[in-house]
Amino acid sequence: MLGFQFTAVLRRLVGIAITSVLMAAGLVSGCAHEAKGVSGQAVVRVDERDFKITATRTVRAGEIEIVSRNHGPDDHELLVVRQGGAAKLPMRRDGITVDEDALEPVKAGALEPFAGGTVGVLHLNLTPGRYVLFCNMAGHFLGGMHTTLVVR
Ligand SMILES: [Cu+2]
Repeated sequence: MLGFQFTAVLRRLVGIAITSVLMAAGLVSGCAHEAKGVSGQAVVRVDERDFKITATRTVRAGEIEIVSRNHGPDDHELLVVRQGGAAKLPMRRDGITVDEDALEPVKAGALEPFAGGTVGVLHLNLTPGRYVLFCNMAGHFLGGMHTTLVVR
């Protein structure tokens, strides 16, 4: 059981190492411009892949449409939590997932896991502050699937 979990983590780490090499080879992160959705809402564009999240960096407070594309190949989810005073998110005892229960009071919203090649849409009303966007599938947060969104 533990052996299987450990093997899964190792496989993740190998995947992360390969991803890091590809990133170093010249991929760049997303830009920071604001876009408007069909309804006139501010749109936060998110790109998720194994194992990285890039997203719009700043957006104006209010009704926000989060459009997240999963480039896969794995399923990914997306959680949006308001970052409090703590610089780090609390981890569960397993050491590889964020403690979502502890974050419930500051959780703004979430997209359930969605498949590679698909898009998830989330409508939120966000007040000014710093938010962390992350995927909490086993090992994905530690693998680098998190980014910060500033709402001003
Ligand atoms: Cu993920």
